[in-house]
Amino acid sequence: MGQTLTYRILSAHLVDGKIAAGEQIGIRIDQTLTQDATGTTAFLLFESMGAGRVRTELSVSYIDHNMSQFGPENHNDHLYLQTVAAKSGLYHSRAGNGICHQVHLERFGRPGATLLGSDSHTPTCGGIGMLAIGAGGLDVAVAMAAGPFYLTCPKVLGVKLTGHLGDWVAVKDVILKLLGQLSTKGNVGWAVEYFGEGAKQLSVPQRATITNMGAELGVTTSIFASDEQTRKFLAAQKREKDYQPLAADADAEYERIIEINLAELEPMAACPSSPDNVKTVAEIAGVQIGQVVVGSCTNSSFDDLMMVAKILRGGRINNMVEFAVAPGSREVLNMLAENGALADMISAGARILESACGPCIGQGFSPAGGVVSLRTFNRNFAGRSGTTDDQVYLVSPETAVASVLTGRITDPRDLPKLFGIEYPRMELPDEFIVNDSLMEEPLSEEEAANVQVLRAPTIVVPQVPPPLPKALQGKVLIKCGDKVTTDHIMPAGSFLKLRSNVPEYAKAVFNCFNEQGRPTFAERAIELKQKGIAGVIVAGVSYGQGSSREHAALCPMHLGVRAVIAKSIERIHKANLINFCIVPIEFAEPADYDKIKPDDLLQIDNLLEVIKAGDKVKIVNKTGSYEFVGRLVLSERDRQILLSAGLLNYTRRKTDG
Ligand code: MIC
Ligand code: SF4
Repeated sequence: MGQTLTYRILSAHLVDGKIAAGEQIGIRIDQTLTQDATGTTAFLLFESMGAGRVRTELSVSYIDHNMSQFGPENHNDHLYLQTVAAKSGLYHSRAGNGICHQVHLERFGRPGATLLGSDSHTPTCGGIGMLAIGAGGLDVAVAMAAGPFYLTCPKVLGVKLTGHLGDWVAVKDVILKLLGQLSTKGNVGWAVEYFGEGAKQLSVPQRATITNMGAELGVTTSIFASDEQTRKFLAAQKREKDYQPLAADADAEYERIIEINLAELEPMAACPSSPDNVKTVAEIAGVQIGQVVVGSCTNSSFDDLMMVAKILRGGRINNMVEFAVAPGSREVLNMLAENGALADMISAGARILESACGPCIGQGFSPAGGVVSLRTFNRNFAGRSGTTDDQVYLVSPETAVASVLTGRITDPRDLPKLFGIEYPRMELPDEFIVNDSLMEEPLSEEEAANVQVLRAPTIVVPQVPPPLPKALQGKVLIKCGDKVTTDHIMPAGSFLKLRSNVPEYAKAVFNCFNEQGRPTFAERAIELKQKGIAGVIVAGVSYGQGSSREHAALCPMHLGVRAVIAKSIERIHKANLINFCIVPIEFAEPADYDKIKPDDLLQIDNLLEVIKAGDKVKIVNKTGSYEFVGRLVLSERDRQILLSAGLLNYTRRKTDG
């Protein structure tokens, strides 16, 4: 039996273990990316590992999240990241150069290579035939120092695309359809490979929209073959030398295959407030809207914005809707400016935002309470827009722009009838305008010797976790439900600027669940910590969905949390918990979740012993006077990391021999 593309690339990079679904493997990482919101911690940890210069083929540090610059924090971070990148031999993409995933696809992505990024949407580069994986910043720091990246070898799901997309139906509708089918939970341990006649017609940016939202499925990575479309894209980016054809073997064996006939698809929308709450646009058409935003790493490519501009040309947005456009990169913005498309958008009424994450991560453009906002983004978790009672729908650029013209959710297939607008056919340009004015190249070792790393007082080195106790006495600080995201655990929005200051940021842990008049999660945790009692988080299925932010582990650890007991935990978050020495435990019997209550006192007598060898742990609920069993699903390396008090200590010990 032949190999899938995923296994081919994994095999070519294997340094530890064997390629078989479910096995722990270590792989060599060719490229890394970090962004500023996760990057400052990653570099502080990289520096404390004493690693010196990066040892990958290339590593890029991007500034794209924290760019509002209210107060000095953001700029302090930028200066730190710029100088530490210069010192350590990285490329540095300055604020305004664009969203990391879009820029990486344009400037660095290479078929067949591995990419590890401290952002959950790193698999965007799967659109160019890379094996691209999201991880916590500490894992990326280790990879920058040439350490292998460890993961569970995924099962591979094949998605066979047949037929042609109809007019006004977009690739966003393909991935929304799949999200509706597979949901955001239960897909841990899978990778998705797209192939078939339908896949062959898609351009690299279109493929990247699909692989980008694999993050919402919760899969390890998503990938397309590298073929003529890939060559064309790389040639247009003046990087044809990076091209190599690459595909799965013709007789590759997939664990499961799903077939999607592109011709049968129709415009789709993810309704509030989960990316898997999917309906057809036709079903929700007519709902009044107040805001439309086009952008984010999912849909801000040149093609996406040309589609928007062409539809808008000569038209005018609806009076009751505000409309913003954030081009994904400076290259895209530059191209739109040169060919007049920017002027079309401006004259139709668009507000042009910087090339950055912006509204996607609650950095401005929060909608009014209860007002419906249509966004071409990838996440619509409640409150992520910065408005508590937001109503965010995720749609394609085509649906977004049709709706901005009418003021209601509108099926773009109605545009010819409503406004006489013909479907604009899109062609990948033969040449992109390469704009590297804000991209700094790595310095040589001699040049780097003169660089002084700037670390302002708002940048605080995070505390290293204390060792785990032999026996754990812990109190349930919170009992949350299913699908709790890392946005729930660690809010972004106005708190995002605190990313480089764990003691301050930790005050916001579970902020959305805090009740007025009651001590906050952080206050309760600190009080317990002072009494020498550990904090425990209890959760339902799919705990830690969404963002890769390791602060969702680092900040609870700072507050004294030592265990999470959940029905299931998502891949990146589980790795982050282990890296910061919080024990991830699964309920052996999901019914035990129902019995446990907030404030219950729990006791694990032989914690260290079980971590060493066992896979079941007896937990005594002292308040409820009963016992239940927890499962430890850990690799040998995970156990060693927990016993070493976290990944940083583990790595230091290994390097010290
Ligand atoms: C996100 O989309 O939630 C983010 C912000 O890009 C995160 C990273 C972060 O929290 O900094 C992600 O997706 O990993
Ligand atoms: Fe930025 Fe949004 Fe993409 Fe995250 S999902 S990288 S916040 S654009």
